[in-house]
Amino acid sequence: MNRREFFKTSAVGISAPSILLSSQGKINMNNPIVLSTWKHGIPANDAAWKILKNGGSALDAVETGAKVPEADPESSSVGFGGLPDEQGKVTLDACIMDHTGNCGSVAFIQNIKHPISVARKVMEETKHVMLAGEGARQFAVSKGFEEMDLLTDVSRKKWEEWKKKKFKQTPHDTHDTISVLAQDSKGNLSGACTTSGWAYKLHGRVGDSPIIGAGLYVDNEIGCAAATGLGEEVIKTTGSFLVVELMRQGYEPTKACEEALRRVIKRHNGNPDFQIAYIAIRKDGLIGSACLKWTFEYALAQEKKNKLYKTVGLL
Ligand code: SD4
Repeated sequence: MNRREFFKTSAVGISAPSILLSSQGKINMNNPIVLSTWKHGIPANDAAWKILKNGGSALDAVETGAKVPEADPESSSVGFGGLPDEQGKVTLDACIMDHTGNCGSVAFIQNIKHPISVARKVMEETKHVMLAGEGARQFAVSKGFEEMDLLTDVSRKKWEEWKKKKFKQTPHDTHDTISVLAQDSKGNLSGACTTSGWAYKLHGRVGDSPIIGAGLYVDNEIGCAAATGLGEEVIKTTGSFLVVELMRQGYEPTKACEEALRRVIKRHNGNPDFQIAYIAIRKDGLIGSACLKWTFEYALAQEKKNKLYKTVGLL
């Protein structure tokens, strides 16, 4: 598609999910959905879809989907090959949340290729929600995760170039966190979010992606939402939780994403100079998305199709 031929996405234009009545109310039975951020959402959705089409759970689907860009060295904002911090260290953030409200998270973890799977282990095998830094790495190793250098020749070279130019701080621009939301054939919702965060960030910086309620939120009665973009601003507005709460109040998914972004716009006197985008799935299977500026792409897999859609910024 020509870059100019994008269209403003809304619930309109997305094929309507079939809605069946169950004892719990309206739910989107038998029509699984996977919704992911950015172009790398396409291969992530493919992997997640294989799980869902065989009756697998949304939780397995989102973890499997998120692992695809984590393992891909071409994906410079997630996992292996992710751009490092100012010290040249790749530090990763991830979280996962299931339909029962359970969640797990790792922040500032190093040398582990699949932080999303470590986050799931935190959820399922500890009494905690979040592990950070060296403790998170040790926990991963104790669970059998292999350690590896996540800096590739390409990402090292980019970091060296950045250092030569002596930028104090890069503008937060092209970083593409993967967030994967899914609904399985039982109507259950789950989400996963994983990133290497803001390139050349201060050593120790943690963004929104491992923070439940900011980078990701799932409420199986209402819907789920996830974020990409400038984590600091997502945290300040508890973005994903806000999107879900707005859906609870009756906002359609796209309108809920837009309203959450309006809080950010207001905080920045109408003129934020960064990007944030949200994706959301409502319990009845309606999906939505919105972004602050420029354009944002999301991948939607539904009824055997897996396609990229563009949404245009509110500003
Ligand atoms: C962060 N939210 O660490 C992440 C980065 C991101 O698209 O999403 N980029 O702030």
